[in-house]
Amino acid sequence: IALAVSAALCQAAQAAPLVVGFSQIGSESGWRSAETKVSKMEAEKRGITFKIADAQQKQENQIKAVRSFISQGVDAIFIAPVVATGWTPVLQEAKEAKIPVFLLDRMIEVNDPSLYTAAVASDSVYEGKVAGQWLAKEVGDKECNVVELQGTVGSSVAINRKKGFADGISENGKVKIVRSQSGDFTRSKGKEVMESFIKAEQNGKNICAVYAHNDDMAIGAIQAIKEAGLKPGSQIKVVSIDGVPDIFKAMMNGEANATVELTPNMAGPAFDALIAWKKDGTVPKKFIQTDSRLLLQDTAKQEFESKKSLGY
Ligand code: GZL
Repeated sequence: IALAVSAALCQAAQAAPLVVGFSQIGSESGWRSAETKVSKMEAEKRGITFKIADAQQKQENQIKAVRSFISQGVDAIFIAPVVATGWTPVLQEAKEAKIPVFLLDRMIEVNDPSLYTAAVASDSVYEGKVAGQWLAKEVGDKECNVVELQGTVGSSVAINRKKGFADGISENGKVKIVRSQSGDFTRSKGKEVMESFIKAEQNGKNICAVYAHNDDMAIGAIQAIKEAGLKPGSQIKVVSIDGVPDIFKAMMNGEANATVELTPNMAGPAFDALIAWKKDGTVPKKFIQTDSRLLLQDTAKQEFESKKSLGY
């Protein structure tokens, strides 16, 4: 009987679904909301029990969520880290609890790389570079003063997209960044900062383009440009990153020019990495999602339609 019971217990233990806790940044942008929606679909596909904690873009809330997942004894913890620093203490607690941590869509700075098992992200330097190269090509040999709406201060993605863009425009000495400030990846802040840029630059007459680290800030900037009586997409070119439906709507109205696509599906590869790690005890440290397509007005309509299938 004991044998039969232990076999049954072992069977049950194997069949028990994985439980994963996800410390999500928030719902600051259309892309972020799509990432959350897609991650739930990906968990469902794999029969994984998925618990999401929304941090409203505050790191202290993310740390609290990670601690709560540790005390619940989940099988793994996913984190989309709002900023790159300040993670070592709580990740050490996860390590001591033998709970693997997987990073989604942003990176962290830690001295001990064993504090996380794997990271699924995109090449955000390349995304910025693609945006910069497009603008440099677009303006040719004309002078162009560009204003930059940065993502969240201290996030790996904002640091990298700034670096990549500067690299991308450097090939053409005519494009100059005249103002650069964080719009925290949101529409409202993007609009507010763009309003201040317009006021500071001869009511926008001195601005040739705006580069926003994500589409949502670009959409806020478009509203500010229009309220200043200027034409976004023509008098002021608009280039950004993510590829959310609303930027394609703006393109169809001629109010935005270019976006660099980013997949919202970071959780699928992370779940697969977790399953592989559970099986083999080892897994590659980093999975780069390489899909940074440059998308322009000519394909805006079909991109708008197809985004539904991607989970928007
Ligand atoms: C990028 C991701 C960024 C998106 C923004 O990987 O971290 O965060 O580009 C979101 O829309 O706020």
